[in-house]
Amino acid sequence: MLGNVITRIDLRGRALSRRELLDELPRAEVDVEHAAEIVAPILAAVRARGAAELRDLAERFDGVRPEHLRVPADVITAAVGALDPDVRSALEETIRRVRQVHGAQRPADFTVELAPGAQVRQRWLPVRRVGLYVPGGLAVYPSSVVMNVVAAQAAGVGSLAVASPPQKDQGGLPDPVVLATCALLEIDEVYAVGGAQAVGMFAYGAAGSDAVDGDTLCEPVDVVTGPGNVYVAAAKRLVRGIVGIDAEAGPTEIAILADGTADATHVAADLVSQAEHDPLAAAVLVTPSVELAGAVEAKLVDRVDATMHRERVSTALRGEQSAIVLVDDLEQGLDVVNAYGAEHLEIQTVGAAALAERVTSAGAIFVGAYSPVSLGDYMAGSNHVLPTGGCAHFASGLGVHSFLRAVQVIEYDADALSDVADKIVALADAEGLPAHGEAVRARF
Ligand code: HSO
Ligand code: ZN
Repeated sequence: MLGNVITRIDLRGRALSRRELLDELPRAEVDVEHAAEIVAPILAAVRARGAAELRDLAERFDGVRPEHLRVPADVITAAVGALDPDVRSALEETIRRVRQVHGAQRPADFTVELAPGAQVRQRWLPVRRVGLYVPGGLAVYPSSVVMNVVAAQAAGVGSLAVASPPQKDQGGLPDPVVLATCALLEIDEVYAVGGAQAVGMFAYGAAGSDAVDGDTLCEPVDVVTGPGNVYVAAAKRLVRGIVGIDAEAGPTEIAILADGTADATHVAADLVSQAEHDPLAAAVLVTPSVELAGAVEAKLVDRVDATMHRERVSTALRGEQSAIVLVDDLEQGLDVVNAYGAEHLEIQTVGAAALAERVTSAGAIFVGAYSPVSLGDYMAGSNHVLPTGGCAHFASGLGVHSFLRAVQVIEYDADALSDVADKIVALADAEGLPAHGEAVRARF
């Protein structure tokens, strides 16, 4: 069994180009295109039939026909009363910390004076209305409610709606802790709608179908965010352009760059923690220390046996997306993690903070022995909705910016325009668009 718990990839002594390196590194292929073929007719049906279709789909995919697709206000409020006091206090603390960090995220407006009377300003405007998706398949995610809602609120979004799958054992309501978290955040628009159909409802809006839903179940939103399975990712891909989306979320990933000073027990525990999310989750250890690699494998064997979601974790660790990668030294290790672009990157080495400064691609970086990903998942104050599947090469995690648009405001007076009039005409003529130049000339 030992050595079998996770694959080893040995890159020692190999000088690889970036492309060759990417070929060597483990990563699951997630076929969003195929999922999109399944999801497209679902979106079309939601668009055409609104609430009636959403009820049918809940029955088909969630095994329950919710009486209320929109959760009644008193049910949301009552959920807080039923909350375990320890969970409530933990939620309040995470809300406080996530608010503190996201409050500092807002980019500043600016004005540039290019010449006397020539001004360009940039203003950041929140989108008007957002739809936040909170998954509820293999696990339920009240912490993701906090991450989505606080970021949108900190951006100044006025209208927020949350959707989460109806739970069979809750009589078709979303998870009660999800509802309670909405109440703590003063969200009163919550839908018992899951998966791709929730994305469709947000993108197109949904007409009501009976006395319970009224004429309009849900107004369309401007931005849909939140993690979900491959069908949610496919739905987001299909509605992108009608609405804005955050990065498409794939299965969660943890990469750990560690040297011989790292504690094998901690490393193994952290790998297992993210493997627990999904059989497709990726756990990758990059290390120059053969001793650490061996010790982590041994600890993984123990941990996998002892953990609650044993099956899921061992499938994830054995999957082609997970591995221990042996490298010559931390320099090569850095090249590896930068090429990989993990959703979460932990650095457990001597001089971890200095190495972290040299990371060029990761959704979030966790520095040193006491900053595990679980801290970021719940309590650090950072956002846990992060780019997966290498999207960290071009995308950011969820944050205030996900709900803002930059609008440029241009204001020149007559002298300032006349100073550049000839240059505008020259460029307009060079582009064969003389009416552009004439629009300026007409003023003088
Ligand atoms: N690690 C997940 C977030 C999460 N973990 C929520 C626990 N609850 C993706 O970043
Ligand atoms: Zn997690």
